[in-house]
Amino acid sequence: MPFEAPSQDNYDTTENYDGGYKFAPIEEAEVSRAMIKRYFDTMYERAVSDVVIVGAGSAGLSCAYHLGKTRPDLKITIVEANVAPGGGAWLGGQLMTPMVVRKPAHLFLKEVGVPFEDEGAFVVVKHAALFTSTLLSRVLSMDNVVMMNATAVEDLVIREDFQGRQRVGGVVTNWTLVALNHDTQSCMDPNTITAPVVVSATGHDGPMGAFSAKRLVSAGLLKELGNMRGLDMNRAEPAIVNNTREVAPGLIMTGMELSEHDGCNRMGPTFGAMMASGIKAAKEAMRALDT
Ligand code: 48N
Repeated sequence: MPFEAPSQDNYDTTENYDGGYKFAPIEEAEVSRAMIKRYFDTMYERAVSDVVIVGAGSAGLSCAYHLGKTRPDLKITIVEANVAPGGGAWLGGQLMTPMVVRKPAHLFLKEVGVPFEDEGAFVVVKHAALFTSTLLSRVLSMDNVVMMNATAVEDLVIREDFQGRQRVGGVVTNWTLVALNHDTQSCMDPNTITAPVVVSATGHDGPMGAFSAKRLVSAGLLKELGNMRGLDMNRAEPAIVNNTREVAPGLIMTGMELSEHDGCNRMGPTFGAMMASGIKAAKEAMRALDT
């Protein structure tokens, strides 16, 4: 019998027929197929992307926002190792929840629609999760951006270009739980996503922090890591933003991963540089695609 949807539209109804609350009938397989089809259609379609962003922390998401908004024609694929994207931006510092953003980076908060308290030289978002959840929702609502979380980049696609240079041409992926268990099971081969530009925003700590910076060293594309320097807010934030760049042909680096690559200072619990660096990485990606 076809399901009679309740006439009223109010979401808070708990009585849509005389016996209480009734759901439309469903077969379990319909639920499975609804997920499987969409997920694997996306994997198939994004096997070749225009830009891959590795890491959905504050830098990676800021990059995805600016790139996705400025270039709705680009197929942008975010690969995030954690089940929960957001990286270190769910909290401020030492597990405290307010997030500090130094001006003028607060203008990005205005762009995205995150309310804050103005403290003069900086602003405070009442809960870091308010920033991250708002930015995430803006990014994931863009038609040209997809995110594959619980998926790890466990290597880079590195090819020789027509000038004989080593060029990054995509990422090698696996389910994160697989990537973290290569020493318990052998022969769990990966998958790939190829793209002319990769933006690496894998942060400086965490189970896979500074992934691409470390891989560039082991692949012989970087002599050695610069290693993150001590905390100095006034040096660290402009350095990270101004040093955001293409660190190897086809690979743009942004956010705190740069502190490990270049040897910049760390800034501690202030996030404006992550936003501005992500935006600059988006611009660098557009430049790289146009060259
Ligand atoms: O938040 P993070 O770690 O990195 P950023 O650069 O976006 O933001 C850094 C910021 O949170 C700070 O560290 C602040 C400013 N503190 C500074 C300081 O002095 O301590 O996000 C990186 C994301 C995470 O979500 C990781 O799970 C993910 O990248 N990730 C990966 N995803 C896929 N494949 C990988 N190999 C991988 N490695 C890390």
